Amino acid sequence: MTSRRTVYAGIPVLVVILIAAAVITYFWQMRLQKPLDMNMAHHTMAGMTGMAGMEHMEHMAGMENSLTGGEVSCDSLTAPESSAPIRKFELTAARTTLKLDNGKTVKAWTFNGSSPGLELRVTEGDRVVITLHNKDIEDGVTIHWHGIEVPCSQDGIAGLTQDAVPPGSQFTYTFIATTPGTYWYHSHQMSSIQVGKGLLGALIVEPKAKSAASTSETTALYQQLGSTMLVNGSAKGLTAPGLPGELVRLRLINAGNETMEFNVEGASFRVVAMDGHDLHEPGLLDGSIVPIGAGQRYDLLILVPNTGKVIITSPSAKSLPITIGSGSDPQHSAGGQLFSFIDYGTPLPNDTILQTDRRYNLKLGQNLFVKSINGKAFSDIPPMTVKEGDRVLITVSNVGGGDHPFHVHGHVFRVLSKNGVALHGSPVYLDTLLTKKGDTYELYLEANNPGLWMVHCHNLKHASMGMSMMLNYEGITTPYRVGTQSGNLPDL
Ligand SMILES: [Cu+2]
Repeated sequence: MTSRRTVYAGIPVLVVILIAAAVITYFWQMRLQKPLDMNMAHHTMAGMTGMAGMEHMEHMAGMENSLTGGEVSCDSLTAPESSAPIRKFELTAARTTLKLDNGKTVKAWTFNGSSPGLELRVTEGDRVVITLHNKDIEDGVTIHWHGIEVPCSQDGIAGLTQDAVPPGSQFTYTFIATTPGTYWYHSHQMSSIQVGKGLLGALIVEPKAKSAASTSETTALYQQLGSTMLVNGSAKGLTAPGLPGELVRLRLINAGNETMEFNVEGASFRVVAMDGHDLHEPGLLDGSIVPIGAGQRYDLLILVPNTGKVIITSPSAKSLPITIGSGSDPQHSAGGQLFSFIDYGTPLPNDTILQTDRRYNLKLGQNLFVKSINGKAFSDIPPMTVKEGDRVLITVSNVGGGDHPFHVHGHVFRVLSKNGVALHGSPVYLDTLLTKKGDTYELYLEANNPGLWMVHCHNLKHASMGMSMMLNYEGITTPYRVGTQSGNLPDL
């Protein structure tokens, strides 16, 4: 009797101990997302987060750099002087009450009073000058130009390339829009919070020589505004013009956190670009489902049929169809095979086999309460370190915890293989790669943009839970600090 009573008495104690252990583990892991103060250029050793640790590492890095020839601040890496045409924009971040087209009123954070903010349209080669004003976002705001290979100082990362812009202040970004394509912009201060509240927009770089292939085009930006899914700010869907026989370029942007699958009903189509980069000789698709990871963009070229309209649907945004053209509804189809870029299009002639100098393996997964890279989270993850000119092979595996759209700042990488099978269609260049559980990809990256760059999951909730690290060039420093002390928390 006595021993049984002891066991019963022990159960609540055990439960309390387990709960306490879970709570302590949770807060122990979460501290990594909100370090007190750290310099992102110099956290070369895992596990060091305190001030003393940081000073030690800056000393170490300084010693290394004195051997390799000095330091360059990210701040000094700016767009080169040029006679390129200048395109100027002003974007004001502010708290706004939005009236949606479904009659609902939502509190949002907007650029120029809307979410998405103003669609920025520039031409390839333009010098783009954008002044960000923060009216009243208390935590501060930045703008990151997703997919654009900007100089380090213009990347818009709070605590890495600048301080978050406080209310009443401004910051001017300048970059050359070198590569035509579909891009987007969003705040990179407390990104999972601020993007979710609406601080984002589309950025389209039109080619200098207009393509004859499409005669009209439409941007469709999907976002999650609080609990409401929107396309171009609408809660009801999108209608776009399209004449029978016309080729329409549809620029699909997934600015939410979850993977979206799109079904084109009533027309055949081609995937002509991914993340702004044209595919070589893309084949005609009929009924293929197009999966677009968070942060990714797909440009579809759709032939409007003679008989009626084309409807593009997604199960994750059932009430937000895109309707192109007019006439009778297409026959509803469930869609067929998932689109795969492994063998889509054709290889480029004389495409060289790529040699690499450095290799990194990244396992995207989950470690108790954090979304992890190689089992570690954010400030604990050692950076990938490169020097200018390096050819880097990055092996990315998704070992669990959901879809992980893998995003690299400041660079475009080439996808070499998936699960051991080399790509044998068009070359594929991306800034964001959708990975699903069990998949392994080999990526090739040329270290051609010296700086300090974030590498993170573009499910921004995962990034805020730790799946965020650095790609650092040797000898580059930053005067900015991440942490609760400075208030710069890029991926919270
Ligand atoms: Cu993820």
